[in-house]
Amino acid sequence: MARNIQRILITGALGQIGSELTVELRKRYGSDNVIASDIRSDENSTVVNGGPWSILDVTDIEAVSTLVRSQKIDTIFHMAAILSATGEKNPMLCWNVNMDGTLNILETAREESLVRVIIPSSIAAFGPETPRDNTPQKTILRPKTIYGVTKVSGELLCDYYVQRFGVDVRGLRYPGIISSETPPGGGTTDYAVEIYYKAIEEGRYTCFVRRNTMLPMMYMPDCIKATLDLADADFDNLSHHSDFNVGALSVTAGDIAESISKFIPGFEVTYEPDFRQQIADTWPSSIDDSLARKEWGWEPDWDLDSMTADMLEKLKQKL
Ligand code: NAD
Ligand code: AKB
Repeated sequence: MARNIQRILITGALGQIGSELTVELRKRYGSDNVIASDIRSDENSTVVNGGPWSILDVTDIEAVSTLVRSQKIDTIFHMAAILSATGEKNPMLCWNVNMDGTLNILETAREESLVRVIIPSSIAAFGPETPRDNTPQKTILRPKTIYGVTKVSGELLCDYYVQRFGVDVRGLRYPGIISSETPPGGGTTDYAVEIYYKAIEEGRYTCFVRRNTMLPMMYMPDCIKATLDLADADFDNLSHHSDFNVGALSVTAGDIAESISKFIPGFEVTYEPDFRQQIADTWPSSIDDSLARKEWGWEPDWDLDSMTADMLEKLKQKL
């Protein structure tokens, strides 16, 4: 009989996704039952002030298992990571945080017989040899970034812990996530968030990928929904564990700029591609997520213009 989620640890909780996931999990499971953690602190953050909080370096397995035992944790949402652009600047750091961190979470889950672990993957798991349009669930995984290498290795490690030790591990290949609360942490898709901030702050933006660069993207409310729906799914109905494709929007940088122009007439974008263009060129333009739709009912709620309206409204209040 499946055990229920009761006491949750979130790693990387001050990051773009962790910060909003923490708020939603605290609403659902009660603030006292959701322990947020990160390697750094921010005393102004609701993540730190809104419930139990701990500094935790996921590369330190003793610290991970001590916190899990002392807080009687049964479920971990593992959001601590180094993303693609930062990873290319510091490949060793990316490997250490993403691989040691993931292994430490999985090993603690095995030793402490945890109920469930959620570990995200990314569209960065794909590479230039992968079909770019409607990228299949099962396909060639030959990424060219160190971040992508850690994501493929992480998927394999998660699946190993499922089949070898029976640990309940679940993961999704998030597309680029767009959100208004916490800025992204050093990825290639960061332009899709920055453009909204700059539209409001300056009415212009210099974009670091070409206008016609098309990548899969997703608005944060859909990202949170996907994460929690997969976490709630019946394990016995899942044919995959670590690597569900999830799609929402497939848009170019130019499409995002045009959508913003509908709300901010005269918004100007210039395009000056940098090293992140080469990374973007190796990733899919759209995703086949039919397996996620079939096995746990995945369906996105937000399209480009509804997301733009909501982003601009929220950022206007915030900025
Ligand atoms: P982020 O960079 O915004 O946040 C990561 C957090 O991890 C940061 O707060 C950082 O301080 C923390 N961290 C770094 N090293 C640490 C360590 N040693 N110990 C503990 N914490 C550490 O990342 P995010 O965008 O929130 O991503 C969360 C997960 O989702 C990651 O696995 C990422 O690969 C994946 N993902 C994100 C996106 C996206 O667009 N945001 C897309 C695909 C996949
Ligand atoms: C990045 O650009 O590195 C992330 C991702 C798609 O994994 N946003």
